[in-house]
Amino acid sequence: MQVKWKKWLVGIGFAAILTVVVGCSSDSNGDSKGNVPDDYSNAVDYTITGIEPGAGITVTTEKALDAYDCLKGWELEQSSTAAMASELDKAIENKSPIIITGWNPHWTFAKYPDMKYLDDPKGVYGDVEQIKTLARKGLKADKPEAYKLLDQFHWEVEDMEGIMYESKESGKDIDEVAKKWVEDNPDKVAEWTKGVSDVEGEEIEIVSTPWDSERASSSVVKEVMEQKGFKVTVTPVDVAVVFESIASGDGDVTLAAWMPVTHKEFYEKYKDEFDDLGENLKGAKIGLVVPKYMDIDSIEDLKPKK
Ligand code: PBE
Repeated sequence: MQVKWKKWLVGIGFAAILTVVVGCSSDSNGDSKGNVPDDYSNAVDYTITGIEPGAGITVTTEKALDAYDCLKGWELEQSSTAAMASELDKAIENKSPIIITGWNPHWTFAKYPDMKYLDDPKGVYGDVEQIKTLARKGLKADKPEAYKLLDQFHWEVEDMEGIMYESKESGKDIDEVAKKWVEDNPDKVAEWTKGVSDVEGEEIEIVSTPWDSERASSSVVKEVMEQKGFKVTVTPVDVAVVFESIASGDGDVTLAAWMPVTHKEFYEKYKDEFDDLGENLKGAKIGLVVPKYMDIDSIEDLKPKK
């Protein structure tokens, strides 16, 4: 058993060395559906289907375009998450190739379980991401009950993804699904509110991003805080504005900071100007994602534009 395991490790090591030496691959094995790895790059017109300009994953993908020789001449198409989702729907229906900027938690992976992340040997997209809670300086002193609750907020990928997917499937708004989630999860809620006294109409502004993942966390925390007597507003804005607003003290808190890679630039820029309350969710991920019917595994299987 142990010997087999070691052999396997040696194999992996060897494969890794090959990847490093070969870099962008140059083989061309097709499959019966006409999906030929060599043609994918041409078939997608050297274009990655992306989301909003200014998203962390957009900034990170621009770094990937610089970092990988295989991505020379490639473009990142930036529009919106909804537009990307509809391109993905179309591609999957036709079994045609598509490369998207993808992330977890996201309902895409529940709707389309046959998606995979491309390996990223240069580590541009990092490994595991966490979603962090950041508060403005002074919140702890001004509003200790709010701070305590926010500090104790922590949940799992499945919780967040469950709300996102249910909202997508049922057509109900995330707010409504989140309220129900709070009702159905008294044990988790009790952990977050442990030792937190009720308040009377204390105002809290949660600054957030417009993605479903962050709409889910903000809605859940809003509901829990309102049950404790807070008056909560959620303001969805661009990532850059989230950070600016917490740093300047305009907003009280965000539950939407993806680290250590996705929002690194913004985090670093303001890191002395907010309190980092640590992670509220572990196990997030970003990267380039393709349907499994595409016969490639790594960013380095893509070809530069000639
Ligand atoms: N996302 C979802 C965001 C954060 C949440 C990965 C699209 C981004 O800034 O890229």
